[in-house]
Amino acid sequence: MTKKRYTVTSALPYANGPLHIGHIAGAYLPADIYVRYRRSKQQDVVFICGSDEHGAAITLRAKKEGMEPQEIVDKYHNLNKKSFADFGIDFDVYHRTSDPLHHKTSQDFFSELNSKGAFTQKTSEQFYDEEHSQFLADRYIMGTCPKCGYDSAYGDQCEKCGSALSPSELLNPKSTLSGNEPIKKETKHWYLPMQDHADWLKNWIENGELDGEKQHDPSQWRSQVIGQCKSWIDGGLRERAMTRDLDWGVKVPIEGEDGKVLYVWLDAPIGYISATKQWAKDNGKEWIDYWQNDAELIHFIGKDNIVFHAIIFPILLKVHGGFVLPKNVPANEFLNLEGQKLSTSRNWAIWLHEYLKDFEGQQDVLRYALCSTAPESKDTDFTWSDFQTRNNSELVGIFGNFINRVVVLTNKYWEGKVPERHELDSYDQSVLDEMDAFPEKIGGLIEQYKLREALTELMNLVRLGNKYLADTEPWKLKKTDEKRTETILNIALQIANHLMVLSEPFLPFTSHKLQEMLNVQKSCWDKIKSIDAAHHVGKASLLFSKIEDELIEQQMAKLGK
Ligand code: B3M
Ligand code: ZN
Repeated sequence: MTKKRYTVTSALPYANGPLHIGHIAGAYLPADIYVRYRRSKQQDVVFICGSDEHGAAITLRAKKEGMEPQEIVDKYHNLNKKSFADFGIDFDVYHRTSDPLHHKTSQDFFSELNSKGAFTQKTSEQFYDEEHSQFLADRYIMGTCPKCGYDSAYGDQCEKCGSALSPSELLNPKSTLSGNEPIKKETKHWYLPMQDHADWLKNWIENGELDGEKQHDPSQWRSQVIGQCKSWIDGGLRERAMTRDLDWGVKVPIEGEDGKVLYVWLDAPIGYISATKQWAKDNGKEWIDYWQNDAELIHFIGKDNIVFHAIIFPILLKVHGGFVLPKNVPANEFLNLEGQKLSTSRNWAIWLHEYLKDFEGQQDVLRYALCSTAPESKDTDFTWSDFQTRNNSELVGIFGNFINRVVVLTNKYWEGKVPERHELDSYDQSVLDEMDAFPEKIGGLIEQYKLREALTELMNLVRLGNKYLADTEPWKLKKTDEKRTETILNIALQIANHLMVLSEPFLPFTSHKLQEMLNVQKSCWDKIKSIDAAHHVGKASLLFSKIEDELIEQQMAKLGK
């Protein structure tokens, strides 16, 4: 049997602006935790991401900043790539959809689909701006929402009442390019008849079956993911255009079809494949191994991307043939900020690149706070005061405190040498047994995408260590029972070493510092090596530091400005 491989993707962020904590909590931090865990188990995993550089999101932004689309994507691709790296989101590859390799990959993919009869061609009337000689993408049309009367609804959605719209439903439609009323003009496009796929999709999503084989366990899928797909399918799937009239994007690879590009939601998920190809090329691997047979494909996304990853992309993969379908699509709900929806235009957001500047060296605090309030099953709220408390009471007060005590004691009483372990009493033994159960407990939760709970368990291991020290008070026994003190410290050091390994997916920077402090090798998740007696640990240094009120007040003052 070939070894299982894991292909983990995070949604490709549009290169039209910087990243904020909502993005991070939704699609990047959970995936990074998952991947680091798999790596720690020495499993074969590739972590894929990159910039989504096409679509109206990009051209609109370029227009707003008075720049060319290419300049916009270059600017934000580089900024976002750096922010991810600085934050410890450790992709194996951060590709981009403007890369020629991607253009070719998605064109070939489209051609293969086209030759297999995946599309229907149809001519229809679409909105056109005569002044700009351009067909208008849905986002380029604004008007009054027919449902709630809001006068600035977009052609695809009303942001006031949340209704999904099509441009022809808008009252008083206006082109955002010229402000004029658009005319209707005929144009030909390639459509994906999603309704033709409803039956197998339903069986695949609800029962995990495909072509008579069990593919996944639906009870492992989040209920909101299954729920959203079900409501799409039960509401009746329709055809959806897979091409656009635009001059920015991947050209439709058919002679004589100039001025047409692939729909961004056709090319972007194929970007996962292009990125895998690039990584494989750079690392002497075969990309196809990560997309077929024993590969488990897992898409980490926010809930607004569910339909694209659990319905449309699977249709494309299946019709194309030769690919696995996702094993799971662990979509997250939304993260709010101080009780309100994140909003880029109102600057109601915490920008990752700004956080990294304002809280230098404190990546793990944000990682910890975001994972603690991860919107796994419902929308959750990030507040600066919660962030401060989690740092001051939990990271400094519990985690940092435990490690500091252990390392300081080892240095103070044994000159940094790990003391020997003597006879164990039943309490020692129960603490060791409990400690030994954590890798499996935490790992099991990560495998079920319950990262919040997994983090809680990690902190329970810290609490176990703290309680053990508080109950046994080794510093008091030093004079009267040397051997007892040595045993206790030895056990506490084993807990610290377990924390070094088990904290790594969540708090990689801390884990690294801890590794240096304990002066140990990284061990594999399943086989954590004990630290031998007489091994020399390093000096104690602070893992976390207190965050003062003033800093929190400054951050609060920035919101909405
Ligand atoms: N760029 C949308 C988004 O950032 C889109 C994701 C593409 S994943 C293939 O929400
Ligand atoms: Zn509305």
